[in-house]
Amino acid sequence: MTLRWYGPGYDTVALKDIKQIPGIQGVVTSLMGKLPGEVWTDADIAEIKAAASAEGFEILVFESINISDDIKIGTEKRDEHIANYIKSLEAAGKAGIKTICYNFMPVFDWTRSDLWREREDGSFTLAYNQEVIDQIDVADFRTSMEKMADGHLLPGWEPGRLDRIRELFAAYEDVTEEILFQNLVYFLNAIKDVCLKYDIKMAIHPDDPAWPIFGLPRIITDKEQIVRLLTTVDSPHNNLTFCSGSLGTNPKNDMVGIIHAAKGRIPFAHLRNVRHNSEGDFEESAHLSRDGSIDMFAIIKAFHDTGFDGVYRPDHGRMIWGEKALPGYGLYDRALGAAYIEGIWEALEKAGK
Ligand code: DNO
Repeated sequence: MTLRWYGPGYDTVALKDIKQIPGIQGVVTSLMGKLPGEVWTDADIAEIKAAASAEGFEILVFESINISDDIKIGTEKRDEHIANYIKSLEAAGKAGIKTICYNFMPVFDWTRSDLWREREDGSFTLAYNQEVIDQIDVADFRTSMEKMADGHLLPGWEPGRLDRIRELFAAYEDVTEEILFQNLVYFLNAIKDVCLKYDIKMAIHPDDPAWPIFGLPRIITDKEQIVRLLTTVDSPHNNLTFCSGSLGTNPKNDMVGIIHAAKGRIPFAHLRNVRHNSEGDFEESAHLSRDGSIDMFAIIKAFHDTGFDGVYRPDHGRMIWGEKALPGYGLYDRALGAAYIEGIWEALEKAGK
């Protein structure tokens, strides 16, 4: 069990507070100041490792080493960016960090229409409404996300990338789902040697929400696409980050089926719940099964049944008890989520004996 921690200067939650959540064994982190395509050096990694270990934590996953749009589009800069990515992997591997979460979503990472939807109980949460998204001019989208982020740097929403939004949309014009998929395969094949050398597991994060938005292609949204990727690059370095909250945005997704289909290829899991309100509208609920639309017990049981021995984290939480933090990443509700997940796991372990 881990918690995501953004590192000094980026997180509102202190490691000493994370330490008081029962059962947390390590942290998941990133170098938030790096743009996709930039090299992570040995010194950068040593610095963040030292910051974590000063509070007694080991870094178990890098989430994320982001992939540049040049790699996703396949521009003439692609090979240079891949060479940089290989250097970052080399540095991570030498530092003993062997699970790397990344995504292959064009332009935007995870997307929400509201970062502060008020729920019936007075808590605030991240929400998505397709009609609202459909009315947004993409060029203004970054500004509205930044306003809602209230001074915090949101993961996946680095300014450097989004400064070029119109240019990026134009660059994706001819990128079909198939081209994007082939560019992902190209990337995975190109980094294979360094991953095998250091026993690095690349773990792709599903698209969130799990359908195309703003007319951009999205290719990691359901079981079929996940299985296609895992079998096309059938190598121990090509794996999945299972994210119940992302795959669960589509009520049709068979999440237990995905866990079984990807058995042995899931080194990392994000466990959280969402509530479907109506077609195209969902909000992030508390982790508890009955607060949302996802059967969290069934998911955790599927992990237990398939012998999962990777890293997991409670993922996003609501903003409760008046907390002011990076949207989705406050302390309190994630702590409740962690305790709930650990409770289910303990029950499964003991019932199985
Ligand atoms: C949002 C996160 C994503 C995730 C990336 C993985 O809170 O779930 O930003 O970290 O998509 O690359």
